[in-house]
Amino acid sequence: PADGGPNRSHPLALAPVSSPPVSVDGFVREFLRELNFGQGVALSASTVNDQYLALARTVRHYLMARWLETMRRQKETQAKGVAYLSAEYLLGRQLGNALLATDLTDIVADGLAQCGIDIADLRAQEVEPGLGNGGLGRLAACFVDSLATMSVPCIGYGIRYEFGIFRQTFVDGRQVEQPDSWLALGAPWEFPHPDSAQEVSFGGHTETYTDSDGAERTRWVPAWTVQAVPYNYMVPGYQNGRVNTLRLWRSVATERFDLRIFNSGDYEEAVRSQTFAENISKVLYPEDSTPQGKELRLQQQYFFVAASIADFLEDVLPEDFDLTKLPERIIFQLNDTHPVIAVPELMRVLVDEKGLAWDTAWEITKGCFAYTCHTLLPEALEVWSVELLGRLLPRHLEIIYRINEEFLEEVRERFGDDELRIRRMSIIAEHPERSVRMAYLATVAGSKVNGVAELHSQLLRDKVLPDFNEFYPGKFTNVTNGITPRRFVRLANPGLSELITESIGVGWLTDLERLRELEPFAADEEFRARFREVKAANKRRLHAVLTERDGVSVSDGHMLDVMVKRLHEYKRQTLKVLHIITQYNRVVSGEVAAADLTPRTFIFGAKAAPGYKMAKDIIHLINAVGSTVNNDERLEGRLKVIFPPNYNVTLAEKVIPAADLSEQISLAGKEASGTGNMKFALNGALTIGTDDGANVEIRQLVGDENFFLFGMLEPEVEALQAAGYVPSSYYESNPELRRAIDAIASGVFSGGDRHMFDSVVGNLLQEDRFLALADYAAYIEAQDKVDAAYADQEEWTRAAILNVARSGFFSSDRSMRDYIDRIWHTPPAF
Ligand code: Z16
Repeated sequence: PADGGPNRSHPLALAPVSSPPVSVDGFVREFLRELNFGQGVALSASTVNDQYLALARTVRHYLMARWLETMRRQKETQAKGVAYLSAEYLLGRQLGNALLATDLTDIVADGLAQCGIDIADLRAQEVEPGLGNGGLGRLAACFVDSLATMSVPCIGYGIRYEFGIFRQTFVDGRQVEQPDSWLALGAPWEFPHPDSAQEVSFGGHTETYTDSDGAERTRWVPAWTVQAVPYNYMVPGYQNGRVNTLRLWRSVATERFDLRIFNSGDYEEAVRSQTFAENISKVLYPEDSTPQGKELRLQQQYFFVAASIADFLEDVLPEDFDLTKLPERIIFQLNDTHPVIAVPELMRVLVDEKGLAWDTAWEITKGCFAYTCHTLLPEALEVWSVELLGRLLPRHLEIIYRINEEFLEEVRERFGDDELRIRRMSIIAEHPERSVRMAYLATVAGSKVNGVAELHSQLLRDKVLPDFNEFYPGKFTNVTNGITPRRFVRLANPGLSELITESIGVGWLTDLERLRELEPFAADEEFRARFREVKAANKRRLHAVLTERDGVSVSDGHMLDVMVKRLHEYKRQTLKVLHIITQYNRVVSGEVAAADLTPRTFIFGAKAAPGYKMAKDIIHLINAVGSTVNNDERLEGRLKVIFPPNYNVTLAEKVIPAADLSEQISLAGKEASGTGNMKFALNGALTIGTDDGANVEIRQLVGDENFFLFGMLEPEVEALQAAGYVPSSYYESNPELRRAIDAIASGVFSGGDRHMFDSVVGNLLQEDRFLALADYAAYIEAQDKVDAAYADQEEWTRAAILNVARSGFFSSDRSMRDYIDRIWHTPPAF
């Protein structure tokens, strides 16, 4: 064409090139082509990694036409969509999910077999992108899966950390962190677009000036700038021809910045500045729900939201878009407070760069954001000191101050000069240092604020943000979390999936409430036997994985009792340990014959934040109790503790389908939702759990008789704490509890060392912030009931089947429907 641009009307450019032929031969041809021409090796000379990379690239070719087509249609229709802003995406391995989405699993397995390759070996080669800590990051991954499957327009925006969540190892039972070099062997799923980089600036100062119309305006004169380079990932819907986009940003030095320093002759400084810029997306902060307030973390947050907003406004929207219509085109969903700096950023862009009036910009902004809160722990609510925020983002601080002034003015208009209320509601806290309360900023700016389970949303309204709930009636809502059944049932549990499909037909995977149709099968003896056989096969598979991975075995015929989640005091892994020790003591004291114990294997999986001393001490204790219990012959092999290091999505997919018992034992009122709890129920484990988070809803759905409830309710927790909780009184009045704690303190698990676990014992007896001792008796009683119930395998299986049949509600497809109906108003686009 005359203008030198691409010829968009070339007949072959009108539609994306069609997908490669879907046949075994066609696949083999494509695969060998990738191996030879892409990877540059002959089949005979190729390594497993070569083969894996070639396979991944072949499979992504099959998704490419659909991806391009999805983008083309979205550009054309400009249908309203979601921009999910999340600092974390805990994706898990991509290959299996891509094969499932394209329905190519069998063809690919056959084709590879013809090449003499076992597909399982290639699957095992993939290093999962661990770009998240735990629940919040995995939730984001489930949500984008569901939106693609439901054909809802969505871009996921986040950070392409060079190092994801650390790889956990144990040395003498203690956690040692290793860097997660997930990119080292190649990154076949990502598409870098350095040509679409955005600039993101920091520091400097602001100044006012008079524009050509004579208006007083402000501009930000930043001190330094980095480039944000987008890396796109495919988010395929489940066999529906749609592929959405996940856009993760990587920081690199700007050429301009480098050149300036370089030309000044300081080569070393230029190289240093490059390293400095690349630090921003270098590593995921490993704290799950306890932010550390580090400057680099704020840089990460601003980096990715500024790049995302610029990308959306400049590259996604058409050039002539009327910005006052923005709320009709996009909703930016804030996944916790991590991306909340997006609020003043959008204001800055609209006012300073686009020249809109403040009030107009504020109306637009309020219509474009919604905020999800994921916690109730006060220490998890992010605040940034005014000193830091003002130094890094001076213009944003000014904007936050003005938002706060106008907000507090509204509060005064409604409630008069109620200074206590004003101080409580101010976005700026004065003590212990002047700082910005990000949750308040999000609540003021957001069109909606949601909690992640019924109980959590209630407590959010009543306990965390009551003034805001009063001030903004109707702003607060609930969306109970969910999980994607594609990954956590279909991929993780093919045996159960086949049994379900044989029984109720296809269709349940995208309409999970249909699992209800399994209810009658709970009464069918033959079905129960098959269900048990699936569980047994999953245990054998887990045994094979753990033998290969860690050299440990899962004993035959044991109940598998699983607690997998981040290590946190509120989750109470120590309570689980006290139960194991109690059982141990019952046998070594002679009260219970080993032969009368229900054989149980306890599996833990848990990473501790590297700076969280108590959590690391608890990991050490679990490992110590494990090695004592596992080596004590008096137990006759009836109790076993396994703690495979580095629990991640890949291991979850093997552990959860094998579990009989799911441990969800957080202190009532502390776990916002939990999502592991849902994965276990959907895979036919029974739950022993407190009345906390989504456990409440699981129990209501599966029925009390199919759930082991124990422990204080949230109001009882409040009351006990108000009355003054004295943990040692429980120790003194409960002999079995005392014996368990004494065993730790007397060195039973530390080769006679009486001080090794002083911190854990001291904390339990003197502080016990999360009331483990107060719930101990109830927990042991419930565990004894679990043992009794497990003795009747027919009844147990019946209950397990009902757990599956009644947990369809916990599909993330349902969560997405709730977000769409209550918050986003973004219908499916095609
Ligand atoms: C996180 O994973 C969660 C909360 C939070 O404030 C920060 C992080 Cl990184 C978790 C909650 O603890 C959990 O209860 C919830 O299920 C999950 O977020 C998803 O909502």
